[in-house]
Amino acid sequence: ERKGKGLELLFILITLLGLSLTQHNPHFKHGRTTIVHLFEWRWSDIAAECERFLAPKGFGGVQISPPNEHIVLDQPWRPWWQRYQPVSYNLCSTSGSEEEFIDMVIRCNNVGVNIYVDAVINHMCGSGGGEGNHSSCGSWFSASNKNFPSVPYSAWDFNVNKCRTSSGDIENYGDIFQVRDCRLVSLLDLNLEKDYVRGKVAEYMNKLIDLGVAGFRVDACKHMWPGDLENVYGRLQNLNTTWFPRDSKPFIFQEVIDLGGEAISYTDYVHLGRVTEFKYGAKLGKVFRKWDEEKLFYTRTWGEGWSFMSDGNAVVFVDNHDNQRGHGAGGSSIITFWDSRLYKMAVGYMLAHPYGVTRVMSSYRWNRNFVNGKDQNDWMGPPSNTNGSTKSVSVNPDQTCGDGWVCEHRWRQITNMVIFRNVVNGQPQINWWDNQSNQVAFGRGDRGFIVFNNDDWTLNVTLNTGMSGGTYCDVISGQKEGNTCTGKQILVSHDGNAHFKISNLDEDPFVAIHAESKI
Ligand code: QV4
Ligand code: CA
Repeated sequence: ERKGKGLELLFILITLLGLSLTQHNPHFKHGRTTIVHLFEWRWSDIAAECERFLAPKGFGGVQISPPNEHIVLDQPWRPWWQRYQPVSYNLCSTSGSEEEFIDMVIRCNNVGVNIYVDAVINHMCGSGGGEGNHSSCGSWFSASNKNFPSVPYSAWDFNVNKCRTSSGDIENYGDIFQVRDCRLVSLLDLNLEKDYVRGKVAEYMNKLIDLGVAGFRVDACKHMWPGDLENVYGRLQNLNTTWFPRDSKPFIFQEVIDLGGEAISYTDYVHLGRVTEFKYGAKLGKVFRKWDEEKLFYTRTWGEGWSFMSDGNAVVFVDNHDNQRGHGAGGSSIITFWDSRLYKMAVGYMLAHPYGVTRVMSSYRWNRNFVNGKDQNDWMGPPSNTNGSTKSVSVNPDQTCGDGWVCEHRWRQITNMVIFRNVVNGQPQINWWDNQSNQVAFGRGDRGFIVFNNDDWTLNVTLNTGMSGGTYCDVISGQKEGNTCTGKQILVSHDGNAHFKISNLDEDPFVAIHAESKI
């Protein structure tokens, strides 16, 4: 009996230790909780944004676009997706030079904002990428001969004989061998079974760790064998101790699109690091759009109760750079900045709810052009100058962004919910209320409370907020400034009750208060 208990304790200890040895921890500083994806931003703009906005507003980290040297395609003119076609691991891209990259990492780290690198390690450029030096630092390469001397990789570093399809491309997602050993949309597939290739990939990632990055979003993990990834991750150094505690492992979150019904499941990857939970945005989109008879009150069991992966393994988001423009998966239910009213609510819901590590998207506008439901311009790259270089992000006097940059993360409602999540961090979800339709409310311990009205009529109800008595500023319609509210005020009585009235016609039909919005 006692020996049994002892063994059990030992087992629990090992699991705990195991968890801390694996790479699920984002190493956020100062109780911060959220990552923002500054899609296609230049390094110099990210450095400035860390100092002037992200640190003061409590963002935990930035996911950056792939920093590796990539193919440069002039036809169509510099699509965003050229950055997912590596030519070498030199750190120069349309986001900037190695010098600018280093400066960004230092400046963001110095204000406690982590940098997570999008690591493209499954493949190099497309097989049709030609030959020459049309690359972001001018390195010569030959796609036809699978020759990338700046790494160097040559033909035998790629999967050729392992792939059994006649095209050499993935043809059937039901066959796990194809998905891992054949080419994803013709992208030259690296042979990660080889010690040499594993070594080169690890060398690239270790260089980034040395420079001070906090971890990686690993691209296209479905297309790599978990065993190969385990080997590569096993070669990674601990984080740079200038900014991180000793023995910190890099944070790893793996892109695996698993909406169910495919041969490869996220479960193959969760022991290696976190995984992107794509069901989250797809379902939340349906809920807020009220498609398939979904209702907001069904989200009472949101999270694992909706058969999402376990909380400690998930990275969650409403949309990402692929599915906001019809790439990747998730389908038409995905809500983006183009549907701004719904978007603010969906992002607000995500940030208020305790499940997962949250990632906020920050986009640029492009000229959408739908033909038979497909956007012909889904390739369009970021705002650019006439010579093709990416434009800097300009900031307007009202703190919004100009020049085509959307900066969702700067929208008051979204920024304030990032702060809300920090304030309620670690608190349980309590005091759930719903009207059995699309009006719901819940609290986070005694630190915060949020109420949504996604019905077509007014919400008018008194609820137990679980918070201490006093006057609070709603951080959606405004915020606390000095000792006044710029938007709605919510009066919480001594018993914790408060009256909420939210018209379905309000600009933003939701209200959120937290411990630090009290006046
Ligand atoms: C095309 C044809 C091929 C043909 C080839 C001939 O599709 O059948 O053989 O031309 O040259 C681009 C083009 C694509 C082109 C390919 C190769 O869109 O048409 O092939 O280049 O030249 C992004 C884009 C892709 C883009 C890729 C590389 O989304 O369109 O391909 O970058 O530039 C699956 C995966 C998942 C993936 C998702 C999009 O399981 O891992 O698809 N998501 C990640 C990234 C994503 C990125 C990649 C993976 C690839 O989030 O942004 O793809 O790194 O679900
Ligand atoms: Ca592969």
